[in-house]
Amino acid sequence: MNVLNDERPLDEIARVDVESAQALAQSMDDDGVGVLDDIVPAAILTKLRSGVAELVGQHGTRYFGFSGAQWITGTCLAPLFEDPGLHALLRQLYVRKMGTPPPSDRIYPVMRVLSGKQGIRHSNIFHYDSYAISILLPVLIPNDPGELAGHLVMFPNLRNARRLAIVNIVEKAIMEKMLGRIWRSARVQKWFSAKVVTLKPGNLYFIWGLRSLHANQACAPSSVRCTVLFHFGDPHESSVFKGLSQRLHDMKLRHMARD
Ligand SMILES: O=C(O)CCC(=O)C(=O)O
Ligand SMILES: [Fe+2]
Repeated sequence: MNVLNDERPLDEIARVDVESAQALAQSMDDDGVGVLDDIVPAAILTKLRSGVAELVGQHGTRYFGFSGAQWITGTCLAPLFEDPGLHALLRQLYVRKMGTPPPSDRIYPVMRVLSGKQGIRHSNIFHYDSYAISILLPVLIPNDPGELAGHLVMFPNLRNARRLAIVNIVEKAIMEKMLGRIWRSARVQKWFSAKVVTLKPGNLYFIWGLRSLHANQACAPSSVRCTVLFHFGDPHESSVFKGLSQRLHDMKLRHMARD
């Protein structure tokens, strides 16, 4: 889907229009993913990539990430994060899918950088997001011929949005922990009609994150892959079980960060 404001300066992020909601929701229902093309221009991607290169210089070739509003504030992605059109669009998508207003209007931004052997450890980890809608912005995707790009692979809309937090947690535990490895198998991916989403930097990819089991594919340890995620609308935000599950998730990330 192309945005209309093509007259914008070359270094300006396109404004997102709430009117895209209907078409995006339809593609997310039918194909698993809805796309807004060329939202972040090349000039901004270049800036972001040089920031990422600096960070890789500091952190080394390993996996690292940032989450929460703090890392994005004041960066060249802030206009996207703060775009009222994007907020209205997310709200509208949430209401359409969940039938209620979102528990909050907060977007949870994440930046992930995969490189080195640890990058492989953080690939093919199939999961459901806690959020009804997830937007993926590819910033840097390896693209040398013959190189593994680390595209997104998903089982679209495998389940409905669960009502009870506890049911959600148990189901996640079964699908992600007990059956986690099964989803990596090419045969299983074929049986369950997994979809590989080819990621093009600058586009926004919308998925029903809570309903679609998904993971990034691996890329070579020598390459760097960077994505930004915007998560929106956690229906279980205020559940006590949720706090517990979040702590377990944080523990897992810390464990994975060990060499
Ligand atoms: O980086 C990606 O391609 C996907 C990451 C993801 O699914 C997540 O952070 O929830
Ligand atoms: Fe995810």
